This record gives sequence, C-alpha cells and structure tokens, in this order.
Amino acid sequence: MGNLWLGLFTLLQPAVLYACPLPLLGVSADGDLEFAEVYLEKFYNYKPVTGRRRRAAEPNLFQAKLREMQHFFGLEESGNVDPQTIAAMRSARCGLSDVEKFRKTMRWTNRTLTYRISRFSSKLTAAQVRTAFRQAWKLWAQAVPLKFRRQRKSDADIVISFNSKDHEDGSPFDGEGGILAHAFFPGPGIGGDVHFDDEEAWSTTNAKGCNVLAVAVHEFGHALGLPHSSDPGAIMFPAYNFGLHTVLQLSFQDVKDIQEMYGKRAISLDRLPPKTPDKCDTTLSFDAVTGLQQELIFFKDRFMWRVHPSFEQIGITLITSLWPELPAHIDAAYENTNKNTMLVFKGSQYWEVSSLKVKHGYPRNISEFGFPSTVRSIDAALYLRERRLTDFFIGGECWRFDEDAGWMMEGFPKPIAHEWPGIDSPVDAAVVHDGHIYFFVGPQQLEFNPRIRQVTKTMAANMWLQCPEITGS
Ligand code: 01S
Ligand code: CA
Ligand code: ZN
Ligand code: ZN
Repeated sequence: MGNLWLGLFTLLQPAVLYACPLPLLGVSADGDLEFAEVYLEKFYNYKPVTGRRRRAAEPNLFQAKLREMQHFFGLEESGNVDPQTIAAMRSARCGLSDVEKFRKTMRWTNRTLTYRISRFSSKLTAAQVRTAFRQAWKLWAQAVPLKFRRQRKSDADIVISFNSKDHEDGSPFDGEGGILAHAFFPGPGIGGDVHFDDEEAWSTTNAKGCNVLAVAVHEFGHALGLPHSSDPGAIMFPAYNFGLHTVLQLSFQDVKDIQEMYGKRAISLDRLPPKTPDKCDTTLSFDAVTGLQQELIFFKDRFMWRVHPSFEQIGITLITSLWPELPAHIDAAYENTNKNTMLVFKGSQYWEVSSLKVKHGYPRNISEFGFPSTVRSIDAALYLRERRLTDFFIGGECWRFDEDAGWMMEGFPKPIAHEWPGIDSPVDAAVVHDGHIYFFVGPQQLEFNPRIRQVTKTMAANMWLQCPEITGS
C-alpha cells in the first residue's frame, strides 16, 4: 500500500503527530470541509496557505494531507472528503497505536538512497555544505545497512535545500532563530526532503552560529523516518544543544531507534554510542557535585541533574544546554558562595561561571591555585564558607586553598583522613549542604558532620535524585 500514496507526506511536528488527538473539534453538520481542514491542521500539520499563493497551492496541499490521513486509516486514497473519511475523522480516538503503526510504514525500502542539494546556503560555500552533508549521512550509515549517494539529477529520494520564509510547503521559516530546519518523513515527492532556514547563522565550527553538521544529522534522522526523542542525549532530541566541545555522534538511543527501522550494520561501530545515564541506576556515580545558589547540581558525562527545593521533577539536561562552553566529563566543581561563582575543573583547566554565564578568558590553568605541574587533575573540590577555604581532593590527599589570600596553605597536601576522619579513599565529588558535607565514592555517599568531625551516615550516591526504591540508611 505504501507506494500508492501521493503528494505531501508529513511532517515536521512529531509533537503534533504523536500526541493523542484532542476530542473537541469544531463540528457542524453541514461543515464537513471545514471539519476536515481543522482535523488535518490538528493531526497532520496541515497549514492552509495564506496570501497570494493560496489559490494555486491550496488544493494540492489539502488533498495530499487528506490522502495521507486516508492512508493512515486504510481508506481509499481519493483525496476527497467522502463520507467514509468524514466518519473516520469524527470518530477520532487516541491515535497513539495507529500512529505507531503509521510511523513504521514510513521508512525507505531501498538500501541505497540518493540525495540532491538543490539550493545552497548564502552563508556557506557549496563545498562546506557538501562536506557537512556527507559527514552527516555517514553517521547514520555507520549504524544501519544504508548507503547514501549524492546525485545531480532531479529525481533523488531526498532533496535538500536552504530556503527562507515561505517556500511553498505550508511551513514557512521564521527568520533567524526559532525553527532551524525541518524535514519530511520518508515517501515519494516531498517525502524525505530536508529544508534548512537560510536565515540562520550557519557555520561549520562549534564556536559560533549554528553548526550545520549537527542540524543536518538531526534532520536526516527525520528524513529516514525518526521522530523526536525525549532522550536529551539523543541527536533526535528536539533542541539544538551543540556546545563548544561537543563531539558529534549518534547516541545509544539514536542507534537503537534507527536500527529498529533498518536493521544493524554488519560491521561494528568504531566507537560505542554513548548512553544517557539513568538517575535511578543503583551503580550510578558522579563526576562532580556542587551547590549553585539554591540548587544542587550533579554532573555525569555530558549531563547534569539540577535539584532545586521547589522543582518537583528532577530532569536530566545536557551541560551544554546551559553552558555551551563547558566540556563533558568534568572532574570537580565548587561554588564560592562569598563570591557567587562556580568553578568547574577538568584536567589542568578550569572555568568560572558567574550569574549562569561562563566568564570570558577561560579556561585557565590550575597552576594558578598553586598546584605543581605534577598535579594533572583534581578529583573533587569543596568550599568551606565560614572559613573561606577550598579543599581539593587528589588521590588520597587533600590540598587547602585560602580564597582570601589566594594561595595554597602550608602543611598541605595531607592524607584526606587527617582532615576528614572516616574518609579514607579517593573521592569522586564533595559538596556542602545544610551544614553537612557529602563525599561521593562510587555509588555511595558518606555524610560527614563537621561539628563532631565524623561520618554519620552512608547512603546511595543518587539519594538526592528522587528514586522511589532508594532510601537512606
Ligand atoms: N526540525 O527537525 C526541528 O526539530 C525544528 C522544529 C520543528 C517543529 C519544525 C527545529 O528547527 N527545531 C530547533 C532545533 O534545534 C529548535 N532542532 C534540533 C536540531 O538540532 N536541529
Ligand atoms: Ca529560523
Ligand atoms: Zn520547508
Ligand atoms: Zn526535529
């Protein structure tokens, strides 16, 4: 049945496509056409064309959307608002399972797909665009047994172009910012096509503008049939979160999703795709933990969890969604509550974050704290507010920095247990919270009471992240 349908396929807003249909639509006994229009707008992203072009473009677009809907419901793909079609529309129920079935049919059957670049960018050279697209297809081709070939002829499966504002597909672009690009799910005609908003500041670097490679990988995912993913680590996550240090690669979830559609590529991937950590994994450990104003921030790989006393949900986000300049896999972080800044450490570098922005002039070298060059990285850092001291943990030792004087204190480093009785192994992270100090060691954390100078509790490291099955002991 797949080849029968014609014209425009869907669309771009999986959020619309995959939501349960809303039950209340404007129904009027003699308004079948209006009803169908509203229905297609709601569930098939049909956008009536307005203005000059309306008469010319409208009937085709409407009919194409109608055929798409008819295809989905297994009706005759007449493109007309016939009684069976209206009946199906009026009996709309939660379409989630239908939508799933529908999605599964939206995939290419050929193993070699052709693409054509029909209109280039006004910001990049043709060579830059070709290179970016070749690299973007390669990422998908490494996961599934598909081949992508660029061709100059006009009948390519996937036609890619840079356009601005209205470009006659019913989804006009919006100028710089907002929507960066969109793509059509697999199918004939416009199906599989990818449009980039030509008014974005497209670039081929991570440092500024919008990375065309990052957006291309995401759009090509749609062109292959993938909807948006709710995994913030996935390329198919619906937000551009490309940081300065981001290494572009498919995530575990992207690979799983695309392989479910097209199967696995025989040769294994060079690099295992990164998995997004699960906050309730009992083996979870952290890279760093810090306070930040009212919040506690837990860093892990490319991600962080923000625990705020008044947020109900503790969501995972990419570090780069807040701080594009920061790297992944950080070593340590602490908040200097007297100066209102957060310091983030990785290897011999550190960054300073103030009022939620990474300050200019960073990264700087940790030798500025007085570390000798033999210190290559820091395990954890802890700011002691009353004493205006910062303790750095490196292996089994603790170094103490005097924030006011700006130097490392005499007599350090010392064995950690000497300053912190009960803490006798290297630590992953440390944080002060509500008058207690928490040391993170693998999947555990130790609560230290500074008044009696001893460990008072041992808990799961992810105790703060609201996992129903985990409780303190
Ligand atoms: N395109 O695939 C998108 O996801 C659109 C929004 C659709 C509703 C059309 C878009 O440009 N979204 C922006 C984005 O960052 C916010 N998308 C992810 C990306 O990396 N391109
Ligand atoms: Ca835009
Ligand atoms: Zn378009
Ligand atoms: Zn998208």
